[in-house]
Parts: sequence; structure tokens; C-alpha cells
Amino acid sequence: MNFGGKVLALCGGVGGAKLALGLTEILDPGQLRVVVNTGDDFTHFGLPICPDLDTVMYTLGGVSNRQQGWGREGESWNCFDTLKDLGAETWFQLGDRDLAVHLQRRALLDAGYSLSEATATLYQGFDVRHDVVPMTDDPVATIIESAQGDLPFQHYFVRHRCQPAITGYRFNGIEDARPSPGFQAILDDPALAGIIVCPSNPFVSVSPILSLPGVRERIGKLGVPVIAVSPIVGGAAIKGPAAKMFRELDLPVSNQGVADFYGDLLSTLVVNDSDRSEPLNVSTQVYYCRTLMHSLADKVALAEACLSILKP
Ligand code: FO1
Repeated sequence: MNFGGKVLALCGGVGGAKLALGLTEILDPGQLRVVVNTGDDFTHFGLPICPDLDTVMYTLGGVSNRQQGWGREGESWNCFDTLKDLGAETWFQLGDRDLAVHLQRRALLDAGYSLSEATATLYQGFDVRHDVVPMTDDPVATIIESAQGDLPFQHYFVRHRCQPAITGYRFNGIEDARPSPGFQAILDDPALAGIIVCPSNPFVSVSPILSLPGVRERIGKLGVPVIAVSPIVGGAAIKGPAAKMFRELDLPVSNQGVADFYGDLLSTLVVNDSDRSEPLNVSTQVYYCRTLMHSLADKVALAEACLSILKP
């Protein structure tokens, strides 16, 4: 696409990966950088698991399990079944092919590579040509504060199936974390023409990225358009626990709630067509289009719509 300048996409897991795929269909590798949440990351069986980085990698690499929303298609479960036989913890499922990624990430990190470097190597292995970088190379862990106490994110999300009512959340380590070199470089790049906040969970997917020291302030001062695709449609989340979290945090489960959450960071909120009748009291522009992304054509159409808003 003849798009003047570079685009930065801020991205969590499934919803973010879908829009990122649409963007890669339109933009050349040099025109796009995707920055991915790492607050969901954790260590399991000694292996570094990066669910959002891997969901984006499998999606852009064309090997994702689209029905499941995580992991790879055509997966086998020999290792996992054996773990079961051995009486090991099996609340977090790891497929054989997926395990190879975590093993190689472990080896790269142990050899002294940063998470950014390990990610670049893994993405190359899946023939992903666009730049995708972790938000930080430093350890950050999302903690869900709940009626059952503090839960590391994967325990809340997978082990407890998002059932505990949430009372708050925090990102352990965030104060000492620095944006990754690739994230910092795009923020400092004079060619940066706009930022797209993907339709990911605002609290636990996008907020960790924006909470890195200096990031929100830097974005505010860039003077480039910042658009967010609302993950709420018809008062419900497209996927995942976002709506439940809005409700439990006493926030409106609506596009208004999303706009309020991002506040003055945004220049445009992109809202699904079907929500045209929702009254919105916002100071940002509102752009209506189809935001549901079932097919590749949907993903490309939404990416085109976002880029048309950013285009000077
Ligand atoms: N999600 C699940 O609901 N159950 C699982 O067993 C599970 C395993 C898993 C393994 C590797 C990986 O990269 C992701 C995995 N996910 C699983 C998804 C993931 O933990 C969440 O969807 C994200 O953290 C939310 O963005």
C-alpha cells in the first residue's frame, strides 16, 4: 500500500493478532511494527511461555489454531499425555509443536539472547517478515487481584477459567521495565505516522504496554493519530473476559467504557457498525465500520479502515 510513514500496532493475543494479520497483508515489512504484550508470560516446567507473542507468531506464520484461539493447528499431544500419565500438572496444555518453541526460547535466553532477539529468531523460523517485538525485554507479570486473592495471570485465565471476580490488577516489575529496543526505536522514529491499538483487552493486554515507564507520555507527545478498535460490541466482549472485567470493576461494558479507559490518548475510537445507536459522550472522533474479523477479508478490510483514518 502507498502509505506514507510507519505504523505502530499495540497488540495482545487473539483479537490483536487478527488485526495484525490484516495489516501485514497491506503494509510492507518496513512500514509496520507490532508491539506485543508480555504481561501474560510465565514460566512453566522451567520453560518461558509467551502466549501473546506466540499467538501473533502462529497467526502471521499461518499455522495458528483458529478455532481454539491459541496454539497451533495440527498439534499433537504426546508429551502432554505422558505428563498426565506421570501425574504432572496439566491445567495448562502444551502441544508437542508448541513445546518446541518454548524449548528453543529457553535455549536462546539461556545462551544470553534477549527476549527481543529470541523473538526475532523464532519469528524468522516461521517465515514472518514483518517486525514483531515484545513490549519489553524485562520481566513483567500481570497479577489479577480477586476475591480469591492475587492470581498470576495464567492461573486466573486458564486454571480458574476467569471465574474469580476481579477487584483490580497490577503489573509486577513494570516500574523497572524498559520498552524493548524495537519499541523504543519506533517511538523515536520521525517516520512514525500513527498508532493502532488493536481490539485487545484494554486492562490486561494493552494497559501493560502503556504502563511501561514513559510510554503513555511519549505517545501523547508524538502528535500522531492514535486510534483504538473497540473490543466491545453490543455490550459484550468479542472474545475473552474483557466484558466481565469491565463489569466487575464497575465500569460501563460499552464503547463509552473503552473510550473512557483510553481517555485523551486516543484521537479516534473505531466502533462496530451495529453499535451506531449507542450514545457516546467522547471528545475523540468515532469511526463506525465492521470490526468483527472472521475471514481474512474481514481482517484486511478492518486494517484498511484503520489505515484510512491514519492517512494524512
Ligand atoms: N489457553 C487456555 O485456555 N488453555 C490452555 O491450556 C492454554 C495453553 C496455552 C499454551 C501456550 C500458549 O502460548 C497459550 C496457551 N493458552 C491456553 C492461551 C493463553 O494462555 C491465553 O489465551 C492468553 O494468555 C490470553 O491472551
